[in-house]
Amino acid sequence: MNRSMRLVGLWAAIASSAAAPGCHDVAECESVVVPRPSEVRPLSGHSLVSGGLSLSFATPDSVARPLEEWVRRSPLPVAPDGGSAASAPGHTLTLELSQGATLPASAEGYHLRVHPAGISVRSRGAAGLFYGLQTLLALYERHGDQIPAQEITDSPRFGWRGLHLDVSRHFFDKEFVKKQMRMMARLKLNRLHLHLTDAAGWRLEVGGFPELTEVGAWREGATWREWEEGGHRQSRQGAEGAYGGFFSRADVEDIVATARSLHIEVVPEIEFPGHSEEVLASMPDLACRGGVAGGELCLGNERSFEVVEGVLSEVLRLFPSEYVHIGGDEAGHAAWEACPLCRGAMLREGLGSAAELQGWGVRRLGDFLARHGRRMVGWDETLEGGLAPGAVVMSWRGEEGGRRAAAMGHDVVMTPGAFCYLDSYQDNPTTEPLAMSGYLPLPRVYSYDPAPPTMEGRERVLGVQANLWTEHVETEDHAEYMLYPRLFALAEVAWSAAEGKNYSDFHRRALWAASRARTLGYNTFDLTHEQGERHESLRPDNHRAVGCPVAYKTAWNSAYPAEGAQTLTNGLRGPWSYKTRWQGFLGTGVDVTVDLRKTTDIGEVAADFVQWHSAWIWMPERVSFYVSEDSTDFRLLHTAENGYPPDERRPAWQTFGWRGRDRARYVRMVAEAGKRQGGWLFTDEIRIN
Ligand code: TNX
Repeated sequence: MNRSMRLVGLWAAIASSAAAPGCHDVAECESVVVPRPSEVRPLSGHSLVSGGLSLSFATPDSVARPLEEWVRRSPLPVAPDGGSAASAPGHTLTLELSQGATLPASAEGYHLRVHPAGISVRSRGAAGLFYGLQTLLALYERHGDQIPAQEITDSPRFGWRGLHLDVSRHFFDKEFVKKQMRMMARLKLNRLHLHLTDAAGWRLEVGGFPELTEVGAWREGATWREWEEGGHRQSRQGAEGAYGGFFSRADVEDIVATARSLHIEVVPEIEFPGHSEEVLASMPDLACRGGVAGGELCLGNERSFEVVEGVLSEVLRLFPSEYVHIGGDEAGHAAWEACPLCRGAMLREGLGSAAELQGWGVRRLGDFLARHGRRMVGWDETLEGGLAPGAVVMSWRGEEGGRRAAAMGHDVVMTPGAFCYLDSYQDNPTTEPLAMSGYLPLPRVYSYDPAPPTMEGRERVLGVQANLWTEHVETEDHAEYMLYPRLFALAEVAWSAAEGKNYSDFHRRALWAASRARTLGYNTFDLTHEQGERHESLRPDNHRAVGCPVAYKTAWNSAYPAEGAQTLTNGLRGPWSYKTRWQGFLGTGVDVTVDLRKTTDIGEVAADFVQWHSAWIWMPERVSFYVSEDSTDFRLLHTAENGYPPDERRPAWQTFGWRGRDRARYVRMVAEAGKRQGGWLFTDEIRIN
C-alpha cells in the first residue's frame, strides 16, 4: 500500500469511528475542542458533510488560495471538483472576510456557523478564518459526517501563544519541526521559538561563517549527556563519531513557508553572549583574553559584534519574523572580569560591572535589530543591565522578571519554569524517562494564569509559551512524549479566557485530543495511566510527633524553608516536587531534635530524603537516630546507611528509619551529607509512632 492510500484509509477510519452514536445535538454532545472556544450556542439539526463540502470564498484570492490548499490537504471532506455551491446548498463551506459588528475584534477571532443549510466561517482576518477551520476540523473528527448544528464565537486571550523547541542540545530536523507546527496550528498556537544555538551545537547555516556549521554544529557525544560528561568537546563535520546537524538555508525557507501557511511566526534565537562555547570552538579569537575559561563571547573585542551582527543579518534575511530572540541568559561574569579587552570596554563606555557590560552588549544588538525594523526578545536576565524600551522580556526564572519588566513598561512573554517547562517530569519521576528537575503534571500547566487580575502592568503580557529544552530529550518520540498532552493545556491557557476554567472538563477533552494526536502519528504520554502526585503526600499522616516542637542544630537554607520550624512535624509528607514541604539544607547535613513533650513508648522513627541529581540534591550518606530523656544525653538508637547510588541520575525518595521498642521524650535525627557538589540534603516529616 503506498503512503497516500494508507492516509486515505486512515482518514476514512477516523471519520467513521469519530461519529459518536447517541450524540445528537450540541447540548447533548460534550465539546471536544482544545483550546476551549469562548462561546458555543447549540442550534437544531445537523450539517451533513458526507459527499464532500463545496468551498465558497468571499475573500480576496490571496486569502482564499492558501486556505483552500489547507482544506484540501486536511481530513475535511471536500467535493472532488471543489463542488458547485449552487448545486448543493447544504454542503457549502463559506469562508468570508468581514467587518461585521458581531464579529470578535481580533483578526484571529472568528465566527463559525454549522447549520443544515451550510457551514460558514467569518472573520476580520485570514488567521481567524484559519482558526475557524481548525475548530471545524475538530468537530468533524469528533462527529463525522453529521455535525450537530451550532454557532461558535471565539477569539484568543493572548497574541503570543508559543512553543519553544531547543534544537541545539539534540538536533531535530525540519520534518520534525513541520510536524510539530501542524499540531501547533490545530491548537491555535502561533509562535514557534527555535533555540538554534547553544554550547552543545550551532544549528543554522550562515553565509560567510562556514566554521559555525563545520565545527560548531558537531560534537563528540551522540547524546548531550555524553558530551557533557566528556568535557564539552567539539568535533568537525564528517569526523568519525561526530554528532550534529544544522538547518541549511533551504531548510529554513521550507520551515518558514510551512509556518506561514499555518499562521505561525518562527522566532529564531541566537544565544548571546553566554551559552556560546560552540562559537568559541569555531572561532577561538572571540574568547576572552584574561586566562579565565568561560562560555561567553568577549565583549571587549569588536570582532564579536561583527560576527554576531553578521549572523543576525542572515537571520533577518531568512526569518521574516517581527521578533528576534538574542538569548541573554546565564552568562558568567568571571571571564569578562579577568579580560583586559572587556575591562577596556567597561572603562571606555563607563560601565561599572560585568552585568552592565552585558547590558551594553545586549542594547547594541537591540539597536541593530530596531534599525532593521525588528523587535528584540531576551531572557529575563537582559533586564539586569538596562534594556532598551522596545525590547521584549521572556520571563523564565519564575514570574518575577516578567512582572518587573511589565511594571517597567516592557512587553513580556511569560514562560516560568514552574508552569511552562516541559522538560520536567509529567508523572512519577521514579518511573518516567529521565527528565530535568521539577514535576509539572498536566493540571499544573493548566492552572497557570500568565496575567492574573492583580498583576501590575498585566496589559503588557503579550502571552505565554511552553519551553522544551532537550538536554535529556534525545529522540523525536521522546520530544513528542514531553510535549503532549501538556502543550494542549498551555494552548488553552494561551487562547481561552481564564474565567470558566475547569480541569475535569479540560482533562476529558485532552484525552480526546491525545487520542487524535496518536492517530495522527504523534507519540503522546498516556494520560489514561497517569499515576499523579506522590501518594504519601496526599493525605495527612497523624503520627505521634505531629505538632511537636523541633529544635534545629543545623539551620535550613533560606531558599527552601518549607513551613519553617513546623515543617518536619506538621503531619504532611513531601510531594514529588522538592520545592514544597521539603526542607533543604546546604553543606551542613541535618541535625534536629523532636520533643515529644513527655516520655513515650516508641516503635518507629522515620524520615524521607530525596535524591535529584540534576538539582544537586543527594541522599545522605547515613542517618542516625538518637533518643534522650533530657535532651542532653543521647543514646544511639539506629544508624541507617544509604543504599542509593550517589551517581544515579534517576530521582529517588527513600525512607531512613528504625523499628523496634523503646521509650524516649527526645528523638534526634542526624543526617550526614556526602561530599557531592553543593551538598544539598532535602528531608521531610520525622514520623514517630
Ligand atoms: C535553563 S531557560 C536554561 C536552559 C536549560 C534549561 C533546562 C533558560 C533561558 N536557560 O539553557 O536548558 O534551564 O531546564
